[in-house]
Amino acid sequence: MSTVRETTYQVLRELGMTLIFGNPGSTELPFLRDMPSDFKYILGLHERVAAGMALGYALAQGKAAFVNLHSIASSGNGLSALVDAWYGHVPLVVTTGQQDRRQLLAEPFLASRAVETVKPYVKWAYEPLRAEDVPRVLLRGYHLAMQPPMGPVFISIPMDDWTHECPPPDSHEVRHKVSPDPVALDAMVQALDSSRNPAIVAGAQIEEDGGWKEVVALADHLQADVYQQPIAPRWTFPRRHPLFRGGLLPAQQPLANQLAEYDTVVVLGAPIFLYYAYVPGHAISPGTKLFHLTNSPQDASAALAGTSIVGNLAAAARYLRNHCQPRPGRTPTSRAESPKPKPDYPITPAYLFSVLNDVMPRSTVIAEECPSSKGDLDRFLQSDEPGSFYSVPNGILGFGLPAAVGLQLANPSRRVVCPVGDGSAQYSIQALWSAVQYEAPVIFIVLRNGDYSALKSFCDFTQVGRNVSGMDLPGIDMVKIAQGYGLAAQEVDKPEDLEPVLREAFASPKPRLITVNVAKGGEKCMGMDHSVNPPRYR
Ligand SMILES: Cc1ncc(C[n+]2csc(CCOP(=O)(O)OP(=O)(O)O)c2C)c(N)n1
Repeated sequence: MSTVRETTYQVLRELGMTLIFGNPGSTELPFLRDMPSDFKYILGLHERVAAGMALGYALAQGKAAFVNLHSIASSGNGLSALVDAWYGHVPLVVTTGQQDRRQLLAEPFLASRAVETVKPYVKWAYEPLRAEDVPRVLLRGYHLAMQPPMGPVFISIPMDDWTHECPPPDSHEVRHKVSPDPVALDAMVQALDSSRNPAIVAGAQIEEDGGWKEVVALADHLQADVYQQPIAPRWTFPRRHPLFRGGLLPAQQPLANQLAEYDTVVVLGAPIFLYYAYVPGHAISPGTKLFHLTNSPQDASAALAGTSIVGNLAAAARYLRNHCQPRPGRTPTSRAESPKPKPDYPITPAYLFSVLNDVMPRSTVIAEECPSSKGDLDRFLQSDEPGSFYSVPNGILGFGLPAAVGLQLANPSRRVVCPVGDGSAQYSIQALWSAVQYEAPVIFIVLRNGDYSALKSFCDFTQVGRNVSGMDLPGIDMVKIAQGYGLAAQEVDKPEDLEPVLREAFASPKPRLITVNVAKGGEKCMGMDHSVNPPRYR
């Protein structure tokens, strides 16, 4: 008879999870010993990084990645990556060690209440009742993680379980796709057929459900303007497509105003809507019909208006295209081109991104975390391929660096670039070490403005005022920090040095960090200024 440990490795192998992202401790050692040679361990020096790299890997693969944390000690450190996975619909199977069952009642050193701690942010948090259930629990966890809306599951495993005997679980498959209700879709078809000017809002779930091509075909068929969802965690529509109109603002009234000219709006795979600043108003103008297709019952239940239909986005887009009347071609009001930024000193984020856009290959994958420069990045980076852009799902900094490493490990034929704020980089800085050790040739571009510009702009936007402590970041030498982790790094100060340094980085097959001294930014707050009538917190 096999042991729980042997059977578990076999289950992981069959599920295709042979990379173990983790940070080990005593309670995991009985599992990790003598790891089979077809498995590889990817060490993160901090658990935010271990789980965050798994997050990037799973995002790129569209398949669950496996994480092994250490009791509550490291589940706490890794929690923000689990929250990212929860909001970003990223399938992760996360395990953590528990003390020996035989002494748990006496509350020994490293006893873990991790299951209770992570519960609100995982689809399932569980500690098996019997040692021999462990492989079956992993199998069940995997299927739950993969069921749309995908997300993390969390399993706590007592350290004495691994040596028990256990038969292999019977094989079992789950087909995860849920088709949307055709009767509900037919009502949408009717509305779209009688619409004069429909618009589509493209959300992250389009990529989760593999629906990129279907949504482009649907937009072409309907000749509908397309907007990206507010604060997009993924770009899910080609940026240079003539129907693309840019992003939506993350506040009620300004967003409703942006869509007011349309008589029918179809939101594909995003919440209705994701807001940041509280600017009350209609969720959608009273004269506009709102339809919502989502793979998330949670998003459907939370929507503020319209008709929500739950199901697979690719199937829904295909159905609509097959059943709606084609609309005649027209000259769309395409997105206004921003004028080319000048090589000012200090370098502006706009200039940085316009040069990066000129230099980077079209297949580049972006892992973005540069809060006050998001708008400039959005204006100047162009990308027309699926799987090209990923950003912070719920505002927790620390996403970018490890996600970039995971994305790069899963995408050896594409280059990953990580534009990151000098503040944001510090929340998961140890990812630089993993990039070097696992030869992930990410190009990290640090926007060094020496402060928390996004927070300062929020102070101005909401009239909190500037008399707030803890907003400046003097004395951080990113070159030395990177070099300390073994990463080649250089600083760029003058605009004329930017292009050659970027070209050199893309020509090299190795990871690199470029820290660019940029002008302090943040005149706008997530694209909004005072004209939107922001809330006052003073
Ligand atoms: C883990 C975490 N801590 C704090 C914050 C609050 N926060 C939001 S934006 C921001 C500033 C980030 O600074 P930086 O990366 O330098 O970007 P900049 O604002 O200068 O563009 C901070 C601290 C957060 N969102 N997440």
